[in-house]
Amino acid sequence: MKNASVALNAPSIAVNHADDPFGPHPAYPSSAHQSIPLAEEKLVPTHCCFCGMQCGIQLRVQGNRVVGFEPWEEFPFNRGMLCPKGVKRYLQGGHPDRLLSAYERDDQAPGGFRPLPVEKALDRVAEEIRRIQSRYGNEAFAVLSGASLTTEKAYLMGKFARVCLKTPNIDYNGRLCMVSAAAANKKAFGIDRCANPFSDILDAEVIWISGSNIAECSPILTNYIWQAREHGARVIVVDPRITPIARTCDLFLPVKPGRDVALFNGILHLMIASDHLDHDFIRNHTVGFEEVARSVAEWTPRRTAEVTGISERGIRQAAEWWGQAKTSFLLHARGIEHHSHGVENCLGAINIVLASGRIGRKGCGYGTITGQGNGQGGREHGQKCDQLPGARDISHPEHRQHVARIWGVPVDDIPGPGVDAYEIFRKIDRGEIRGLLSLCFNPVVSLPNNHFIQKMLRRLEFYVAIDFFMSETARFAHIVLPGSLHEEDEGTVTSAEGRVIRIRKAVDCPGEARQDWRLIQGIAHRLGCRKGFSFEHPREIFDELRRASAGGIADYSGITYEKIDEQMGVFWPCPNENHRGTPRLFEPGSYNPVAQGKGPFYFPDGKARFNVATYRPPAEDVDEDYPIILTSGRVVSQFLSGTQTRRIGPLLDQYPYPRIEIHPILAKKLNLQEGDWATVESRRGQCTLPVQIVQTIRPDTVFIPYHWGGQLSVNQLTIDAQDPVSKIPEFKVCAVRLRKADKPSR
Ligand SMILES: Nc1nc2c(c(=O)[nH]1)N[C@H]1C(S)=C(S)[C@@H](COP(=O)(O)OP(=O)(O)OC[C@H]3O[C@@H](n4cnc5c(=O)[nH]c(N)nc54)[C@H](O)[C@@H]3O)O[C@H]1N2
Ligand SMILES: Nc1nc2c(c(=O)[nH]1)N[C@H]1C(S)=C(S)[C@@H](COP(=O)(O)OP(=O)(O)OC[C@H]3O[C@@H](n4cnc5c(=O)[nH]c(N)nc54)[C@H](O)[C@@H]3O)O[C@H]1N2
Ligand code: SF4
Ligand SMILES: [Mo]
Repeated sequence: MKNASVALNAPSIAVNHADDPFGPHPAYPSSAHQSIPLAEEKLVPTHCCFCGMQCGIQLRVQGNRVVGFEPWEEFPFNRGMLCPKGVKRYLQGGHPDRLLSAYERDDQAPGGFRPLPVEKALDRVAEEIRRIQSRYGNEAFAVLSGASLTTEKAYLMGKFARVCLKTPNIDYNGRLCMVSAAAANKKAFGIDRCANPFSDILDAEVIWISGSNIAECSPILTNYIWQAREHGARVIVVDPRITPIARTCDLFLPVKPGRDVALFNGILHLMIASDHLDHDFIRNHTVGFEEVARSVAEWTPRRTAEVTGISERGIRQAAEWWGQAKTSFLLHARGIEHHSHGVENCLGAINIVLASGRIGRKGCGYGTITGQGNGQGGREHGQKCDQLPGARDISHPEHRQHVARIWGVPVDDIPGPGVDAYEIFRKIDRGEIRGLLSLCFNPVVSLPNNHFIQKMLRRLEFYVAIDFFMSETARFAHIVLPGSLHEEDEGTVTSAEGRVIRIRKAVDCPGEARQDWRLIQGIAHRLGCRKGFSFEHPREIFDELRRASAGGIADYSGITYEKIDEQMGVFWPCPNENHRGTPRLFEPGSYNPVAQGKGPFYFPDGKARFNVATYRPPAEDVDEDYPIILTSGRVVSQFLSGTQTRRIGPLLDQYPYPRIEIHPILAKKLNLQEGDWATVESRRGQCTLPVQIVQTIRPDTVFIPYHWGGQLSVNQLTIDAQDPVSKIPEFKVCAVRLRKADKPSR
């Protein structure tokens, strides 16, 4: 990373305003990024701002600029390794699109906005909240928050919505992400966290990976899997695409999208038939096995093969390896979770883990691979519509009492449960929600059937967005507030393993930009809420959060910033300052406030639950009119809705625009060749993109990455069907048709 600072100058940053209706940033002085101040350099150990792996990284800082990075080799998870996004992340700070002041919608101004001092913008936000709430009621103002935020901010957002706005309607973008796994984990184990540290992968004989493109989406985890393989582990991958990790696996099962429940049930059927069961474990530590065993009787290898599209031989081989293993680790991600039966899929996965008895021991693990940077911490402390801090239940009288005490409010003042992120938009449609504040969420790109989302944003009487770039969604706002980048604030996040770690401030916010929590407190103060919203530092928020979480399932009360530094992270639960944290859940004797010594799982009897996992086809299956399955996801160099990574030149160069992955057999049928353009059409919209012919996808399925907005957005096509329990949208299956098209003139 020599010369990294050179990259700060404009040429290596993608600054393409040619077709950008927002145009160049009016407040950005053109000479500001042309020279780097000569100042002594410092290194700030922190973590990557992108995915849930939360790799350790040291930022190189000159003056008030992040100019590059150095590996942080001591951090145990990644030992200095980084993926392409981690390597290039530092480039976003100096980007000329960075919001340096607040903006107000003004149709006459270039780009549709004019700059506004932040204090004035905050005044206007508070006025509009007051106006809307006094006219239509408190519930008419909603909040959307995000899991890329630090846990401190996520906690503050939940408190701000309930205590200051007194609205039940707050939800977050993790609703699009890990909620199916979270719901299944709570049903089966009583706790929602990866059960093991990833180091347990190294001791696993069999590694089962369902619906997770590990090498592109949690790249550093690949190294754990490869190391395990070097020790002789067998790797089984289940995916409709031969992803990079699948290319090095021992058994690949090309599942037809939307059919994973059937596969897990078929595997359990064979485990029972071959008596590959841990009877002692099932008897002593679980309930519900008999009913589940009955429910999988119908899932013979033949039926499983018919439904999943996987060969009977493959299914038998997988069942044999899984059944006979002494140690194992099962991992899954959005590939099985983004479904209208996402919870069922996860329960199916958990059933084969419980039947094997391989959990809660070294080398015996299970977990969902959390996606967002703080996908874990962001789903524990109250920004979910039905949740209070410490993973408490907002409907539970004792949980409410505890949190009301910490917040210093009468318990009846805390609203009840609100609705999920998508339902918030349906409520806008029905006129029940009139105003919206969003922080760290870009729903115009990331929610399904996004024409509807745009229509709803236009319908709002008032919308304020907080971001550091003018995202596709922020363009719909009446007021845009300039928030903070990751490197501009202190705080904690919780990695996919459940390890609470520290994000360190490297630079001050530029221009008028402010730390997100200060903006939120600025609004609270204007609404007359000073008490409880006068924190001076994230550490103070964390200390309150610790107390609020005490005694809850996600107990952070024993975690301090100092302990995180000393131990290179602390795994929750951590119930007191003498406790070192809990890297591996469900071990005999480990802290468990619910079972109190009766057993390892988080239920009063200490036992895990088997749950019948019922197969249902996707909400919209293929038919004559729409005969092809569309699935969507990610590529290694882009991140989520792309607001950040589409502004980092080298990452954009690596994958500049979305392409349609299509198998040669299907391409031939449709008379398509590499480089042709095709229109993909669903019942909700259409999208014309270049074709990429690959041998690595099922011939009945096409794949499009989702990191782009406007006409390049695959979410113009996706369906808003949701899982009835978790409310996750069915991003991974809808029905489409394809036809050859001319390259559009955009
Ligand atoms: N480069 C990069 N990394 C990221 C992100 C990013 O945007 N870019 N985002 C982060 C976030 S928030 C998340 S949630 C994670 C997501 O990480 P992943 O879940 O690994 O990524 P996806 O691409 O959404 O989907 C994973 C795989 O599911 C497969 N799939 C599709 N349908 C099915 C199905 O029905 N069954 C099965 N078994 N598989 C199916 C797809 O082919 C794909 O390979 O990545 C995190 N890391
Ligand atoms: N078709 C399809 N759609 C999908 C998916 C899919 O696989 N297929 N995956 C879904 C998944 S798993 C996810 S997680 C969602 C993600 O969807 P979103 O959450 O909407 O995507 P992000 O890009 O994280 O949007 C966050 C916004 O907040 C800003 N931001 C990031 N960090 C901060 C911060 O610290 N402070 C402030 N103020 N702003 C910040 C970013 O610039 C960005 O504009 O997308 C979902 N959408
Ligand atoms: S694996 Fe994730 S956390 Fe690590 S460098 Fe890549 S994007 Fe960042
Ligand atoms: Mo995600």
